[in-house]
Amino acid sequence: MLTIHHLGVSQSDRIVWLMEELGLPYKLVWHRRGEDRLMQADYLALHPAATAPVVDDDGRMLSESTAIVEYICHKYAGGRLTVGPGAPNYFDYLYWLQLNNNMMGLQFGRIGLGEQTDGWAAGLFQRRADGYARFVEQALAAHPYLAGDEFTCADIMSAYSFRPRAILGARDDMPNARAYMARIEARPAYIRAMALAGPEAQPPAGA
Ligand SMILES: N[C@@H](CCC(=O)N[C@@H](CS)C(=O)NCC(=O)O)C(=O)O
Repeated sequence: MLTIHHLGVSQSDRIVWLMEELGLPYKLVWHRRGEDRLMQADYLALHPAATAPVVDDDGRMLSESTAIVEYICHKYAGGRLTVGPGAPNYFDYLYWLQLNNNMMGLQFGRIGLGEQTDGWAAGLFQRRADGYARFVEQALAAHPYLAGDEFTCADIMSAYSFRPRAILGARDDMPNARAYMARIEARPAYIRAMALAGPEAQPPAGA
């Protein structure tokens, strides 16, 4: 059985969400952040890349969300929630599967800029965030999910960028993304996953 190493308030809640969507069994191991809000020695010992999530598949430690979600779907769920090269929306799927990492890079860049709103870096940040926001709105005007009419791993990966504390989630010019998030938040698997491992979830006693 897969073990999900969940770092509190982190992107690893997405893997819990995926497993709930697929109805696959898994073991959830909670790791608290330290007082400095960073991962601690127990998590750092899991994988040299030192990023959350980490999933243990029979002793093989897997890192990097996008790789993990595709791996689980293909290895354990017959490709459910993925889109293959023969489908007309294959490229859309790949695009939205990758977006979150770009958004997280932007988010860290924005944090690094602090209050600064002028200059090259601030201009680049703003232009990119505006561009992604525009494209998200366009895609979600055309269909209910990012890669088309069906919910896929592209949604599991990218919805993270539309949560309130993320860059796109903090904007007030994205009505389609807001309506989309209401659809996402109503999904029973999402509700279950967030109760277990979402930003407001409490670690089990002893974790
Ligand atoms: N591209 C990686 C990014 C993972 C990532 O940045 N995770 C954050 C948590 S959201 C992390 O590891 N932070 C280290 C820390 O908080 O100490 C992925 O998608 O798995």
